[in-house]
Order: sequence, then C-alpha cells, then structure tokens
Amino acid sequence: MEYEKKLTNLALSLFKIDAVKFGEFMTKSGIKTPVYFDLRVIVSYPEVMELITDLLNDYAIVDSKYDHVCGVPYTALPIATLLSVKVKKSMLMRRKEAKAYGTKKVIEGHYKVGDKCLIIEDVVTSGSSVMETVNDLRKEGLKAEEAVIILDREQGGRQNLDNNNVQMKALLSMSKLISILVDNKKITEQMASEVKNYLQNVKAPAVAPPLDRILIPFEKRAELASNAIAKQLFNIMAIKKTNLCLSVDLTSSTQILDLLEKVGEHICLVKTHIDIIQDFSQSFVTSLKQLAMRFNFLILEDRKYADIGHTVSLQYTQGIYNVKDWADCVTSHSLPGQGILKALNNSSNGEKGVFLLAEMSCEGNLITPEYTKATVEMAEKYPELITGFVCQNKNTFKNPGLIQLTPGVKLESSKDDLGQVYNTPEKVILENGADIIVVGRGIVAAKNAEAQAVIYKDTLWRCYTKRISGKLE
Ligand code: 5BU
Repeated sequence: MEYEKKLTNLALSLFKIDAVKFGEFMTKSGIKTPVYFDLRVIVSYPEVMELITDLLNDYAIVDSKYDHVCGVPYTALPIATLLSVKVKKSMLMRRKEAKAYGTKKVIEGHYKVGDKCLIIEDVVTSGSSVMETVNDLRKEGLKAEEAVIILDREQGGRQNLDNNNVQMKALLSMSKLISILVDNKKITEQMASEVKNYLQNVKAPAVAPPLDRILIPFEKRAELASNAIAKQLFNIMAIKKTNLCLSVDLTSSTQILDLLEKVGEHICLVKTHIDIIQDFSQSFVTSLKQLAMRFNFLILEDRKYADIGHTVSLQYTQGIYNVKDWADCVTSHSLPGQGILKALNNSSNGEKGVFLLAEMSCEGNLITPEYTKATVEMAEKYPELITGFVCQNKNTFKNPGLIQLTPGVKLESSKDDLGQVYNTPEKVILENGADIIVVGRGIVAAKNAEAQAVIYKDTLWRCYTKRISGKLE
C-alpha cells in the first residue's frame, strides 16, 4: 500500500474507532472545542496499532539516526514497544514518578551518556508532554532532538518543540485529517470549517524553554545573580565583550604590572597567586587596583583557602597580604565544610565574592563526583557570597546567576609535565559550559603576550556567542 493510501486508511480508522470525534467538547483548560482526540482506545484495535507502527517505520523515521526509542507515557508506550521490536532498536521507558524505593530511576533501560533517543507520542497540542519526557532524558545525558507523532493538532506544538531544539515529524496534521474525512464524506464541509476556525483562534500556550544557563546571555544572567561580584563580572563581560581571565603567574611585580598595562583592555578578570611574588609591596597593590579601575576588570586571588573558619578569616583579612583589602574575589576549597564559607561571609559584608572549587583541571586529582555535588549544595546556603564555581563540567551546577570559571585552557589541547591538562576554548565553552576562561602560560609565556591575549579573547568570545545562539552543531 502506498503512503497516501495508508494515511487515508489511518484517518478513516481513527474516525471509525472513535479515537477522533467531532461535535462540542470541553478541553482540560475549559475551552470549547469542535474536535476531540482520544487515542488511548487504539490498544483495542491491533490492526490500527499495526498500521501506525508500519507508517512510523516506513516513512516517518527512515532518516532518523537514533539508538533508542522512548514513548511519552502512557498512550504512546505500546506504540514505542511495537516500533522498537520492529526496527530492532532498544526501548527506554520513562516513569512519570521516580520510584520511591530501590533504584529511584526515572528512565528504565540500558543506555550510555550521549546516546540518541527518538521520542514517540500520539497527539501534540502544546508539546508540553513531549518536553517532560525530553527533559528527563536530557537530565540523564541522552540526546533527544526528534519526536515522531501520530497527530499534530496544529496549535503551536511544533513551534514550541522547535524552540526547545526538538524537531517534530507528524504522520497526520489536523488539516490533513480533516481533508481526508471531508473527501470521504465522514464529516461535512461546515464541520471542517468550524474546526479550521477553531484552530486559527485557539493556540496552545507557549512552553517556556527551561532556563539553561549556558544559553542565557551574560547581561541577562547579571540580573539573576545574588552575589555583587558575579553581577559586576557578568556586566563587565557583556560590555567589554571578553570572558578571558588572565592568570598572571609571574614572580615580579613589575612584570605583572607591565603585562596588565598591555592586556588590561582585553580581560574581564585577573587572577593572582599573591604568595609567589618576590617583591610584594603595598605600592604593587595600589597600582594593581588602579589598573583594574582604569581597564574595568576585577581581581581574583587564587588563594584556595582550605583551613578551619577561624584561621581562614585571619588569612583573608590579616598578614602582609591582607587579601580582603584588594581582591574582589577569592577561591576557596569546600573541604573543611560550612565553617570556611561562614568565615568568608562574615568578613565580606556582601561586597566580595568566592569561587568555590568544585573540580580541578589536573589529572589524578582526588575530587569525586560526590564531593563536587556536596560542594554545590554547600554553596546554595551562601547565595550572597558565592560568585560561582571553579569547575570543568556544564552539569556541575544549574543556577544561571553563578559563574563557571574554568582553568586548564590553551588553543591546542595538551598537557604540561606536572599534571596540568589543557582543553581548547571550543571544548570548554561549547561542550563543558565554561563562562570565564582562565589562561596563564598560554598568554604569559607567549613572545607577544598582547597579541596572544587578543587571539584568546576573540576565540573565547566567538565560542560564547555561538553557544548562546543555541546552534551548537
Ligand atoms: P596555566 O598556565 O594556564 O596552566 O595556568 C592555570 C592557572 O589556573 C594556574 O594559576 C593554576 O593555579 C590555576 N588552576 C588550574 O590550573 N587548575 C585548577 O583546577 C585550578 C586552578 Br582550581
């Protein structure tokens, strides 16, 4: 049977078994509708089930590349099952509620991160049910970018799904269904035009794309930030069009100041290790602050605090370095627990920031996924203090008001001989979710540091603009 004949057959069968009804009905949201779909009944008609599976298999999904199929619960589950068996692809099953006991899994079945999953659904109105399934699959690291459905009500679902990066293919659209039924004298012309009017006037509400931090521009994220330094950094990045942080790992204060004089206009943040400077002095700090003011960048002291709260508050506010005096933000380990954040918070008066270390770039480091997760949870208790995380992965945290600071970056991926691992700007920004990128030797050790800083700045910003455009492939 050719395609058109099969489609006609499907439309007529759905009408015959009362899966499609015409008259006057009330929708869930209390709107009157002249047409009503209930495809749950198809399980009672094996020949209709077979026809749908056939159509899905033969036509709708010939050029889809996928590793699994997953039906949107519940109506599409048996259809997905039949299709999975027919095309010999594994099926995944999404629970509507996670099990309260045992594995607590939401997605059942075997899969790997990065596997592609084809979504199967019966009817799409707004696309919200498809998105619930897509979001659960994406949380597991699966790719869900295609949905094949039986009936498109043509009320905005296609656009909503498209906005969420899901392409929809439908066996039948509402207009197609109506025209088949009119041609075959199942419904009158008058009913057909009533349905068309209804479709034109009643659109499904938009399904808001989830607030994925990696797609939100920095100037918007500034509004979502609870920490004053994060807010400033987002705004500086947006204004200066740079997300480059220079790590000035030099031991002479003159060298540092000379370098910043040249690259200051290209960076949003400078990162220091104050304790490696041979000739530290108060006048160095004064000059550093002046440069920061002149070029509009902030200062991060990469101190990596890791002691009990009492000691850290002394390290932060006392001694020859008096870090709090000149650094806008500092890095800190979470290892000692809450006390360290409490100490930094007490000393900060809501004016300073902390990048909490959730992951490291060097190979063989002892941080585990559990440690990272506990670190992110700990930060949630100090929203006014936390600027963001030093981390390597986009799934480490979700809050769009926080900043992902990622070190270990060079134009070419490589390693040094002491365990540092370098990724490329493309990898860290597009794949790993980095917002601010820390570059040290990639610039500091270059023959022409200024020219190299411009190359980094342009490359990093290009990756960022590509990322927020949402067109990653
Ligand atoms: P590099 O020259 O680009 O390798 O310098 C990277 C800087 O970032 C350096 O100052 C490190 O101390 C810092 N860093 C890092 O490389 N990796 C990490 O995981 C953390 C900090 Br946390």
